[in-house]
Amino acid sequence: MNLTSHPAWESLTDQADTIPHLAELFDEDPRRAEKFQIDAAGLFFDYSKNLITEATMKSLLELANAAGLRDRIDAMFRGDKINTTEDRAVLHTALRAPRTASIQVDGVDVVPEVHKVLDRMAVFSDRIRSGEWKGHTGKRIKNIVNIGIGGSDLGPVMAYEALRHYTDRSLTFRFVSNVDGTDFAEATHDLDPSETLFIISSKTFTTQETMSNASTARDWLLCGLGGDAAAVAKHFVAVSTSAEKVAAFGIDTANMFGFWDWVGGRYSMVSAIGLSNMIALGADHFRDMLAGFHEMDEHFRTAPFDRNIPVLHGLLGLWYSDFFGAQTMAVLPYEQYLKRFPAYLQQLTMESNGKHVQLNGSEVDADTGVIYWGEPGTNGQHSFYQLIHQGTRLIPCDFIAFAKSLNPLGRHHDLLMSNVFAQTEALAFGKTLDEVEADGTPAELAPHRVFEGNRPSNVIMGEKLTPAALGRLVSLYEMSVFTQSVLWNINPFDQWGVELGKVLAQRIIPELESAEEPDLQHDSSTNALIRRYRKLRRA
Ligand code: G6Q
Repeated sequence: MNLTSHPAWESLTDQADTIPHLAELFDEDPRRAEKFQIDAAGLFFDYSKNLITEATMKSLLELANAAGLRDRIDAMFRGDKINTTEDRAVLHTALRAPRTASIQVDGVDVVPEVHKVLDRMAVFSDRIRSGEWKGHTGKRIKNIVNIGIGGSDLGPVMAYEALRHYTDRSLTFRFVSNVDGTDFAEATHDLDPSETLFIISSKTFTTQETMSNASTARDWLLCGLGGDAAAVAKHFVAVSTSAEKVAAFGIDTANMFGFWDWVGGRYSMVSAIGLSNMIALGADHFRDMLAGFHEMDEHFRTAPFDRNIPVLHGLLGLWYSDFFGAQTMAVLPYEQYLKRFPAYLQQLTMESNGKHVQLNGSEVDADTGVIYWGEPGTNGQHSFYQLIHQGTRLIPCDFIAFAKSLNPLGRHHDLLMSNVFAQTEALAFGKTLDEVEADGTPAELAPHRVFEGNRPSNVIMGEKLTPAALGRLVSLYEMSVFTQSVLWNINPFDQWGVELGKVLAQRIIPELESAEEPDLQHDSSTNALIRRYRKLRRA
């Protein structure tokens, strides 16, 4: 049975139509805040300013149970091949499991393998950080450039920015992802090749963007170091699942860090894909981050659903998407170091849950996928918050904040945090026409100054942004996305939707590069665009 025909779904449809204003809900129940708050796994989750009652949560939890969430969680953690369209297990949780754990895939315990790679990464990172590893000309490595895209880029960039406070400031880190040559050129223009290490991060080692950037990097290096191909060994390492392809590229497989097909790209930042992060942070901090992930994983795996932060967070996302028609959600970190977190979440949520068919191939019958966007606070307040407060669309918000600043400067942190609390308050309770008029606002201006309120938000608060706190936060969202996928009955671990464009681009490349005018067989628009490009390029 599709969940949309479940009685709880019908009840939720009614509840969405009749739910009182948040101001009323808070007035009615002085204990509302404590009812809808959880303090677990190192994070405080306040979801009381949502358009929910106890009955709503009961119905949403009923749906979770009806969808078999418990079994699906167990299946994922156990290593069952739940990525059915690719016939793979999904075990990013094994990447952060302690040494003492045991998780079997096809009869093999993967935990010792995971720790073997982590230990090799730690040795390598220490050699770079200590200066023991030297470049081809004998100079120590000062610049590390990660070349990768999608899941092999977004996690490392986000974590590097998020944990910059903990990084070795004597090293420079750059991230090249786009096939647009500008990305490579700008990332390397001020670097000395003799002091630069490239990490080629690609699960498949076939990705067009990454392979193009990797070969440009090799040319750049050899050109800068006099053309001796032996230099590659000291300036290139690889992170991949394919030793064969790494060797074919010319990187010594002794300098390759592996991972496994049961690690999805967008879930891979805690695998060897995080090598640049480990070099930046040092192995201990990297392991602290893994421990934070594991703490939230365990909370998700073991906590009852009504006390389970990722489950509740995921259900709330579904509530607004499917019962209120919310088209997007804002993620608003009041923590400057999390400036890349919204971009990271976009891949996690949209590539995972942007699916139109269920696991059995039949069409879904509810909207799937949550569209996240956002900017760090308070900058967003001076730009798009207007629409969230007074626009016509419902945009539920996640506010993320930490009680202690990593850069305590005078009053800054109290000012920052006052904005978090004020924004959630303003969104929820607004300002009525009576209140506006009581302020003495002229009648013709009064409607412009009314805030309807009743705009939902979550607050996710931690003590301080540490490597462990980042791990907990990312795992929270990963598991929230998983929860939603189970209710929508979709596969969050494949991404067939990115394939068609790649195939078509392959066909178009020779049409752009051929000296002869190509015989174009596309639609009239694509044909005209290709012709115009060829003409303008020559001009
Ligand atoms: C993520 C996707 C995708 C992938 C990139 C890079 O889940 O699979 O973003 O990470 O396409 O792939 P490679 O690591 O194989 O280069």
